[in-house]
Amino acid sequence: MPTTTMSAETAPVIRPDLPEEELICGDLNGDMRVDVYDLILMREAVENGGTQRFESADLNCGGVIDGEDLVYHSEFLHGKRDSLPVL
Ligand SMILES: [Ca+2]
Repeated sequence: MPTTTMSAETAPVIRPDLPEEELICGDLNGDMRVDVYDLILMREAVENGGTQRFESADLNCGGVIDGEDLVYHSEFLHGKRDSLPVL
């Protein structure tokens, strides 16, 4: 049975595409969960006008992070909404 050996010449190194950082809507601290800690960061984002995880914080996809997103986040945590984002 012939054996195949791979050398540096026959085995091209293919750089895998780096996986995009997984974003969870409402997960502002990046721990893959949506909880009260994210709500705290959401409040800070609204007050300070921004966050590092804009896509996760813009819950209604309105292009801004404002009080509406904060309300949606709170409603989600309190079970008044089944899912995020709010479209
Ligand atoms: Ca989180």
